[in-house]
Order: sequence, then C-alpha cells, then structure tokens
Amino acid sequence: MSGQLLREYEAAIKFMNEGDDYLVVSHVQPDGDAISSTLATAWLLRKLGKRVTLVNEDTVPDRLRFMNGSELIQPLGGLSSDLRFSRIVAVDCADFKRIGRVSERFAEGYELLNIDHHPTNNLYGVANLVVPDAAATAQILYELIAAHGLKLDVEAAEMLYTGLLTDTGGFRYSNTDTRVMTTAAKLLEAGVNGHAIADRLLEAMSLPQLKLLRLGLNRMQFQYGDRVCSMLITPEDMADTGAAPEDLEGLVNYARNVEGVEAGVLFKGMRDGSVKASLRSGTTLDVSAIAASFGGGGHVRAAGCRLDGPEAMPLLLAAIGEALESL
Ligand SMILES: [Mn+2]
Repeated sequence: MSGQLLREYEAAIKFMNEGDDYLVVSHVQPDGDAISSTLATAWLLRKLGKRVTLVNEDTVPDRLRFMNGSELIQPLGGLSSDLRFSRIVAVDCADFKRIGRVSERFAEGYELLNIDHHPTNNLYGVANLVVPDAAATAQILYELIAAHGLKLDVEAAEMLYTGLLTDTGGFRYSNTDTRVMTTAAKLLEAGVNGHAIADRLLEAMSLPQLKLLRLGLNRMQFQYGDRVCSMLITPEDMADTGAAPEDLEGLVNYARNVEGVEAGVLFKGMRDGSVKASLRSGTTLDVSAIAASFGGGGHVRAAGCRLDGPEAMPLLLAAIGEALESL
C-alpha cells in the first residue's frame, strides 16, 4: 500500500474514532454496493461504540432488503424535519451531488468522510479515503474493518459480499482481480451463502423487469458500424410495466453484450423531460470520459450522465462514435 493511501486509511480511522454521532449516507437510487457500504460502515461505527443514523434519499430496493439492518436505512421523507447532522460518512458517492437532498440535513460546519472507489471522485470530504482500483466501496470497507482488527460476523460478511458481487457483475467484470476473489473467499469462510445471494441478485427477475427487457430489446438501435447499441425506456414504459427504478439495472448490459458492440447505451426518459444515460463499454472505450464531457462520471467501463432532453441523445451517440473513430 502506498504512503498516500496509508495516510487516507489512517485519516478515516481517526475520523471514525473522534466523534460520537454519525450520519451514514450513500448515493441516490442506491445499488448493491451503496446499500452494502452504508450497512457495513454502520456496523463498523457501532463496533466502535458510536451512535449512527442511516439515511438515503430513496428507499432501499426490495431485492436488497435481505441484508441485516437494511430496515434501519431511513428514506429522507421519513426523517423529522428539524434533524441536522454534523459528522457524516458518505460512501460510494463520486461527488457531493450524488448524496442528493440528504445533504440539506447537514449542519452548518459539518465534517464529512468520503469513502469511495470511483476514479472521478473529486475529494469533497474533510477526510477522503478514495481507492480507484478497489472493485467496490465494500472492498475498501472490508480493509477498513480489518485495519481496526475487528472480526466479521456472518451478517457483516454478507453485506460486504453483496457489494463485491454486484459491483463486479457477479465476479465477471474487468475489476474482478485477485483482491476481490481473496476477499470473497474470506467472506465465504465467515459463513456467507454465496449461492443464495447470487440467486437473489443475479438470477431472479421481477415480472416488471422482464417486461422492460422485452421493450428494451424491441427498441435496440445499432449505429457506427454496429459498434454502438442503444435503447430507450420512457416514463410511460415504467408506468405500464409497473417497474421500479432498480428494475432497469443490468438492462444496458444487453446492449453492450452484443458481439461486435463496443458501447452500450441505455437512455431513460425522466418525468421532468431530462434523459438519464447509462454507458457501458467492451474492452477499449473509456465511457467515463464521455460521460464527464456531458456533466456525468463513473468508471472506465461503466458510467452515466444526465441530458437536458431527448435532443441531446444523438449528440451523446455522436460523441461515442467519434471516440470510437479515434481509438
Ligand atoms: Mn460502487
């Protein structure tokens, strides 16, 4: 471990030891790693004898509720309006905006520890533990817990395993390195039922999810010599299928997975007229750079951004096409 990173771990440990009361928050529309890291951070803080409040702008997706303590993550709407927090741990949030409206509850002069693995993280905390080569924020928390010398119970191991599993696409993405597999092995040793979690998160499909998939496949469009594949899901589609936002997870991979396709794009039309774009790349294209040029961010192989309206969709596709040209 580099000296810089060692100092970041030390600063994080210091931050977690210094206070008494903490708010733990992750990004809006939380995914597996977001919920995992929220719960694992809370687990660690409690072990250190701290009081914790867990809040997310959105509710915990149903399929992630099997994790111990997930019922303690309060949706922002349920929080009493006069509550303010001064010591905050933000996990898996590449920038401050990703925290969403929970940030309206930060007290004046608040202090924030930023724990994340996104390479585009802009170090918005008073302490920052940002490890871009960690496959998941859960991986960083595993190491933070180990640095505290704490022994994992099966519940904590399950949380961490879930973050690793989901952010590596079931141990399949290019971020699946020896560190991931070594950690996963340790978590299995701690009693995690890997098969049951994989079945729940990777195999099982909700009916709305299947209906969305059918719509998305029907609308696939190929451009730039069939190297770019895009799909569009409208707000009406969401309503018609009864889908929740998390039912869109993984849909973009169907576009990216087509042989010969280097970039898969999922456009999701929002009620306010804006369009959210999820970008995935195969082996060469850096989609985080493209997303960043449209005000978004993410990872080299998985990124996203928000467009003002549908008229910007061809512009994004053109930017991808151009980037492919120059590879
Ligand atoms: Mn993550």
